[in-house]
Amino acid sequence: HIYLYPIIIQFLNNFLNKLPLQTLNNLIIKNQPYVYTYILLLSMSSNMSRVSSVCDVEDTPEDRYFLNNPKPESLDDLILKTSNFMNNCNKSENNDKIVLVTSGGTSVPLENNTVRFIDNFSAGTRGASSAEQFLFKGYKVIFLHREFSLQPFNRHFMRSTNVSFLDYFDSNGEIAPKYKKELVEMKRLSDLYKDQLLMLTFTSVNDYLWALRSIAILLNNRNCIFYLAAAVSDFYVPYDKLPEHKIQSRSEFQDESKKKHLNESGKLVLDLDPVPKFLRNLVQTWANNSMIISFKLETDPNLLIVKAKQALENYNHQLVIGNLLDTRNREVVILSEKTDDETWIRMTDEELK
Ligand code: 9Z3
Repeated sequence: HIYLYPIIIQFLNNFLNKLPLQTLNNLIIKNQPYVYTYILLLSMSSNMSRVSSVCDVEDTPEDRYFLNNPKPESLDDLILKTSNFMNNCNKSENNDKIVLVTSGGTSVPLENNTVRFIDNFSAGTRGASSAEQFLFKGYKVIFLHREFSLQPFNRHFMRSTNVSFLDYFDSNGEIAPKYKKELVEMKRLSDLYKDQLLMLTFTSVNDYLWALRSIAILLNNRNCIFYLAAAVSDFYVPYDKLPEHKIQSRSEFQDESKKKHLNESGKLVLDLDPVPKFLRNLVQTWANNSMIISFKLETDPNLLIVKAKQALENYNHQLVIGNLLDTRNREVVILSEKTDDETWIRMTDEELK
């Protein structure tokens, strides 16, 4: 019978490959006892990457998210880079301290071939500057950041509104004397910490969530710190509602295959789902051996402490750092699971220069 195995696997592969992801998911959720048999057979097949996310299926919004929103193409490369980085950490003699720093905002595509997307304000200052501080304290840093957002050490010369790239040079192409000292120092630090820093990128909220889960599972059991400074979208368009092509402004050209986006008066109507709260999964499952520090951003000062405390109670992790949009660069409040106090850290104008 052993000769039949490849044929069975081939048959299942062809069959499952042709199923839309949504149908595959429903099939799996409804037929859980049988699913394990499929998985066993498929573990030898190219469908493994599609199935790996469903091995411990529970019917929660978080589990359904990964079933319904496909894994980004770049994920395998990100996993490989993280594993190599971790292997190098393992080789070094002293017990490496490792931190995952997330940074920058996540985008929410409105089309699968994305022309339009919803975005947020985050520049990545908090994440990039915190990554520098972790490096100075001897941590190895996995810096999971929004592509083109600020990066450790480089951040001093990126996205400035006053100085453009060419201003750093004089007319002979030499570094302009005004910037030389800072440039040389940042180049020195960047070279010094090159091997302690792994740069990984995301763009959409889907990229971010798949990356976070994969890295968390790889890092668990290593007593790592998760320092979640990225500004993660609260709402998104699920894959099954995402039009394949650019949303047309005139209804006669609308994509018929998915839900219509224009109403009778020609207004664009967006139907966004809440992004499931993955902090719970991170704390309870993916990274249950790690220290988790989350950030809470508010614009209303009256809500900040209440919401930060609520996050700590809901998710049961170690630390919440609260900040307000307007003052985020000069003050933060720290709340921990251990004490009831709020600790404010405020910087003076002098320190901010
Ligand atoms: C933060 O609160 C960060 O401190 C900022 C940093 C995004 C404000 P910048 O990048 O800004 O320096 O310009 N990040 C977390 C925001 C967030 O999405 N938190 C979630 C929430 O509030 C929980 S994980 O619900």
